[in-house]
Amino acid sequence: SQNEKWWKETVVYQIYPRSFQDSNGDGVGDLRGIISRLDYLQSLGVETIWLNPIYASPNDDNGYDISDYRRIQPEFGTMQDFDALLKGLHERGLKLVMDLVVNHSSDEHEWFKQARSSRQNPYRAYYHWWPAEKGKPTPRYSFFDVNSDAWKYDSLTNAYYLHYFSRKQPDLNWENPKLRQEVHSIMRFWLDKGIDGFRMDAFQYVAKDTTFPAFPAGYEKQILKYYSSGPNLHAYIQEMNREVLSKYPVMTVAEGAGDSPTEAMKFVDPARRELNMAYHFEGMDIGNGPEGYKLTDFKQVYTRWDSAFARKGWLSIFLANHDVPRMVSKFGDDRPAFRAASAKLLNTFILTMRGTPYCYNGDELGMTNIRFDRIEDYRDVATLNGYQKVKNQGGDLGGFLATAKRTARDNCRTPFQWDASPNAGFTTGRPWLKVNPNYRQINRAAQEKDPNSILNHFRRATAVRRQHKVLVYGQYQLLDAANPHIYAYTRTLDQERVLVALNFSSDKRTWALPATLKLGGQPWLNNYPTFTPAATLALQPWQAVVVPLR
Ligand code: TEU
Ligand code: CA
Repeated sequence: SQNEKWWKETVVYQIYPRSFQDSNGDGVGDLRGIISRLDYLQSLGVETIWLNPIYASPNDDNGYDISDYRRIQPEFGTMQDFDALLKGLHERGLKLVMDLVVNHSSDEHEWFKQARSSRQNPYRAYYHWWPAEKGKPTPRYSFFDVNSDAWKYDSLTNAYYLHYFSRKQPDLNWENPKLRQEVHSIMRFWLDKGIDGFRMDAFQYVAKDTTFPAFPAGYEKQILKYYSSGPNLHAYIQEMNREVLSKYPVMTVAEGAGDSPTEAMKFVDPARRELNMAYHFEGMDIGNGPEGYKLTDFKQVYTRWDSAFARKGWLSIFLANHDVPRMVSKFGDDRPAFRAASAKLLNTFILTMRGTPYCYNGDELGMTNIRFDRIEDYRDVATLNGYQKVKNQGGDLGGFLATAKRTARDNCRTPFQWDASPNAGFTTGRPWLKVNPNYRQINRAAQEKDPNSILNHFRRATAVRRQHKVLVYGQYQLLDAANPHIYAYTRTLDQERVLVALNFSSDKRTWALPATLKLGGQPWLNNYPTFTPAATLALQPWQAVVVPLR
C-alpha cells in the first residue's frame, strides 16, 4: 500500500566510528576499519547504517563540532575512503545515513572565524550575537558549559555568542536565509554522492526567537518546552523538504521531537511534508536514578507514544545510542547470570515494536557499561565539564562520579569488542578510550561460535522481522498494563496476529494468557531452548518469546 516504505521496514544499525574499528594503529576507529567489517554488517540482517559524524572537526564533542561540512575528519580517512565505504555498503544492499549537525558548527569553522572577526562581517549573521553594550544577555542554559551559561563573551567584538552545547559549538542562526541555503547546499553535496538519508542532530533546537525574551525561573528544568519547536521551525523544515528532500528518495529522522506526541507529530505527519520519522527521549529519560526504572512506567511511555502514532506518522524505537548508558546495564541485568538473556530480551523488544528499530553497535553482543572509577579515564566533554562545574561549586565530586558510572556517555563509547586479542581486536595501538576489560568474555569471535549467543539471537530477530510484516506494520496492543514484571503485547495485521511476551525480571514468572488469545504454533523467536504452550506461560528470567496466535 501507499503507506509501506523502505524506511519503515529497515533496521538501522548505528556505528560510532571512533570506536568501531581502527585500521592504522593510531587508536582511533576509521572508515577503512568500517570497510574491513562490511561483511559483518551484512551478516547482522540490518539494512541501514547510520554513522555518527565523520566530518572535519576539532573534536571537542567527538565530531558534533564540525569545522568543514564537506570534508572527512582526517583521523577517519579521506573522501576516497568515504566513497569506497558507500560503494561497499551499496554493493551489499545496505544503505547509509549520515548525521547532519546544523544546530551549531564548530567555533573553528570558517563561518565562525569570519563572524567573530568584526561586527560588519557578512558571516556575522550566521550566528547569534548579543552586543555587550546592551548589558548582560537574558539567561540561556547550556547543556555542556562549565558555568551552564550558553552565552560566551568574545572580547574581539565586545559581544556574546550563543552556544546551547559547548563553547566550541556556537549555534547557527536559522533565521538567516543565507544560512539555510548553505545547509541545503551541504545536504545536496552528500545526497548527490548517493547517501540514503540524514539523522538530524538536535534539530528541534534550531529555530530561536532572536529577541531572546526572558524565560521564567527554573525554565531549564523544562528545557524541551523552551528550546524545542521554536518559532518558524516547521516553516524551515518544510522549506528544506521543498528545496532538497523531496528531490531524493531518502529517509530523514529528527533527533528530538518536541515535548509531546502532538509536537512530535508535526515533524512527521505526511500531509505536512517535513521529515519521515522522529525519535523522542521519554523512553530513555526514565530510570536514570540509582533506583532504576519501573516496568509499568516503561510500558506506559511506549504505549502512549504508539497510540499517538497509530493512524499516521512514524517513530523510531531504540534503547540506546552514543549519548546514554549501555542498554543491558540500564534496562537489563548485566550480571553474568542474566546478561545474555536480558540483552536478547531487549533486542527482541526493539525488533518487535512498531516503529523503525535503531540498534546501537555492540548491543548485538550485549556490551556493558565500563563504569570508570576516575575522572581521568573519561574523554567526554559533557562529563569533564560537569565534573569541573561541581568542583568549582565545591560540590560532591564522589557523588558526581557515582552518577557518571551509571549514566555517563563514555560508558557506551568504549571500543567495539571484536575478539579476545589485546584491545579486543579494535586497535594495535593505544585506544583513545579504554577497552572494557570484559572483552575477554564478551566479544564477537566467541559469539560467532555459539549458536545461542546474543549475536546469533540478534540475527534471528532481524530475520523474523524481515519475514513478517506484522512486526513492522501490525497494530500494537498492550496486555496486562499493571503487571510489574511482564511486558506483553500483540501485533496484528489483517489475519496475522502474534504475541510478544517479555519477562523483564531476573526471576521465573508465570503469566496467564488472556482468555481471548490462543497460541497458534511454535515461537518465531525465543531466547531459551524451550517453550511450553499453555494457558499460563512459565517464563524463565528475562525470557522473551514471540509466538503466533490463532
Ligand atoms: O545530542 C543532543 C541531545 O541529546 C539533546 O537533544 C539533549 O537534549 C541534551 O544533550 C541534554 O542531555 C546530540 C548528539 O547526539 C550528542 O552526541 C551531541 O553532543 C549533541 O547533539 C550536540 O551536537
Ligand atoms: Ca585509525
